[in-house]
Amino acid sequence: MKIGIVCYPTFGGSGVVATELGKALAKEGHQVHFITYSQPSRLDFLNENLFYHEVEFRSYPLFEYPPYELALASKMVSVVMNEHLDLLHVHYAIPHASAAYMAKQILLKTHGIYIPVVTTLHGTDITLVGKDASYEPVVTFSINESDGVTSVSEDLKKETYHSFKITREIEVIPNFIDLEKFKKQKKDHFKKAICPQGESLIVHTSNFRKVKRVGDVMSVFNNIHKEIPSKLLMIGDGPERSGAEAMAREMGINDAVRFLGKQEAVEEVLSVADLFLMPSEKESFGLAALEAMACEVPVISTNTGGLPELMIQGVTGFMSNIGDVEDMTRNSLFVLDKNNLPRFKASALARAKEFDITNILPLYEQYYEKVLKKARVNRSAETTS
Ligand code: GMT
Repeated sequence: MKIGIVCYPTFGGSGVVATELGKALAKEGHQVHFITYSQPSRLDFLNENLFYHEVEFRSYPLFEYPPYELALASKMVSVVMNEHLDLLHVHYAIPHASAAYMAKQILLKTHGIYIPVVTTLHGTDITLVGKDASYEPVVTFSINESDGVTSVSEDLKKETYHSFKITREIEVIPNFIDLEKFKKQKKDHFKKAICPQGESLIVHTSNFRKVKRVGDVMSVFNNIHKEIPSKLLMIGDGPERSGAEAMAREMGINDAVRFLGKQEAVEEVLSVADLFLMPSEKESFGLAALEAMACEVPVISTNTGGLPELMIQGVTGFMSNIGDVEDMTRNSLFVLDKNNLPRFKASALARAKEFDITNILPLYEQYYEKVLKKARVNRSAETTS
């Protein structure tokens, strides 16, 4: 198959999923064309089936906001035509699904080409941004006009039906992990440098937006630190970082907390971690938690969104209500107890293995086949009528 993948090329979860999916499809022999505004951060290896098409969008004195969506739609049109793509797969509905709709109409009306579009819903495109009145009509329309729609969890599917007037079937295909890349590595020197006295190491990774509740990470860690020798690594960057740094100073724990910023090799940091904290307000799946579990790190999270579909309560870690810092603290101390930690680590890995990319990739391939078949049937019905 020749597949065009559209995504945000940055550190966000949807871009990671899209890029890892594209890489895996290319390894299986499909031709994959990434269409994005910069090189996806995880597009890090050479493969004869992988291509990258940069969306150029020009600034102009009239444009306070350059119309990226138009440049993206135009690029999709040219890539579909030049590369004879079979299908476009867009990740994160805004603005990718509506740009794909526009490209689809141009291809059909101007060139007689029908390009099926699959839209994957990831999270805040539905739960936060998408349902805002300023976007809702376009999001609803472009989801309904997609030839196929997938969501990364049952919860997100439910939320989509609840918040939008959706007329088509949504297929749940959970996120996945490449266990070749995300596995516990021997990084003793790094652990020793961070935790010279054998302290417990707690890790949080995110894009430090409000929904991640990094303030709760600081509060839970502050409580843990009062009870046991421990260190916290904060990975990533975003609007809430300086507030979290200020909290660390005010709590008097800034010697125990390190803010590492954005990191390419998250798996190396996770390899030395004992516990992962994810106190998010919303989390449609929780890919960062799965990455931690694959590196044998138990997770303390909230019970929001799709997290209960990933986590097993009391087995891979624990889930608490949003904002229940005391419960998260109690659970963290229980997991970190040396009599408990080994079994939590083993269970986290066992659960992560169920989301191995080799189990999930065929679900996408089968779904593409289904969408292509349906599009072919619809087209032939249209031309004969
Ligand atoms: O919100 C983010 O952290 C980024 C966002 C994205 O779309 O880039 O992540 C969402 O998609 C991820 C991949 O499917 C999921 O693992 C995250 O749970 C989801 N984030 C939220 O729902 C807040």
